[in-house]
Amino acid sequence: MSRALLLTGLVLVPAAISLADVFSYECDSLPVDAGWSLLQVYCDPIEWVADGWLHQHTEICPGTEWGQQFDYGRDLAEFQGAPHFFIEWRMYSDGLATGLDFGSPAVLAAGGIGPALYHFVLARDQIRFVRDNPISLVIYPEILPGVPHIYRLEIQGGSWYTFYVDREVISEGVPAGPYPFPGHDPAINIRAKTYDVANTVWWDYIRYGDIPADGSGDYDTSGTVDAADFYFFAEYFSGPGVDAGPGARWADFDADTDVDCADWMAFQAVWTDPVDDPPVFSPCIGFGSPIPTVSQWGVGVMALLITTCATLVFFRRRLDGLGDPATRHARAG
Ligand SMILES: [Ca+2]
Ligand SMILES: [Ca+2]
Ligand SMILES: [Ca+2]
Repeated sequence: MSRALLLTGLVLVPAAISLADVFSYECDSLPVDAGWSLLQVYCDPIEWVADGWLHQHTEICPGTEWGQQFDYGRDLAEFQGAPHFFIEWRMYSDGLATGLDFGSPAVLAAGGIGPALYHFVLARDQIRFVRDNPISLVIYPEILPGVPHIYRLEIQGGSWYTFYVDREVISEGVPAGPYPFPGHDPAINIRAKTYDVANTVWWDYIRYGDIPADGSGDYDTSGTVDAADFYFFAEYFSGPGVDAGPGARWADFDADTDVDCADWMAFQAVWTDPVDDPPVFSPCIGFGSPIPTVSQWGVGVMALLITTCATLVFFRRRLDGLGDPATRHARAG
């Protein structure tokens, strides 16, 4: 079972019992196989999955002036009223910025019928961010072309929002209203579309849900720390002194911005799975282990024996030398 389907299944558990409050589409299956609804497809665009990435290719529909298009959506019913909500996605495109005002080449939108709206159009080297309904903000930040970027939106009810690109704050402030708000039919839509020039959009993941508590180790706010959380811990691991970004605060136990082997020790300490132990995490093998392994004991004992033997031989020779008159004479002379 793919991770998207696994976490989706947990999200859909009735609210009366513990929930995993994150939806995670890791792009290792087609959108319709991961719970997205196909809202619109125009003129046979193509999409495929390879190595954990969703590829969507669109071009001008032959014989027309219109571009091919995919549109998918998911409603946010299970997240309505969430006080701390995030959306994080990683992707890039080779589509031109000339289509930004026309919803091309790629869109991710969090909207509904309420006043809160977060609408992103993402091109090769520039994005368009529109906020609120009616619109209160339109900005066009530039991005580095040719490499994937991590986009992250954090919404604190109706009091504050922050939009990051690769850990950098691009926009923040007070929104027009809370989101996802009950009764406003909140939903997330994604799109790939050609406006004027054929292009390809690559998606690595799309994740959204409750913002996990800082230093909890519980990425999906399920109340347990287990293999589902480890998947994300391994991904957000940054190494000592490297800021792991706003999406990784739940894994940064010592609150120094990195996710390193000290955090890995803390993550293991809060592990709750009664059946399966934490997996071996290769970047931190041997880190901070208070009990030497068998091989380390063997090396230590051998080193101690060699040192002891060498010391005894030295003293023996020294005593032998002091007992020899010729030696004493030579030393005195
Ligand atoms: Ca992926
Ligand atoms: Ca968890
Ligand atoms: Ca840390």
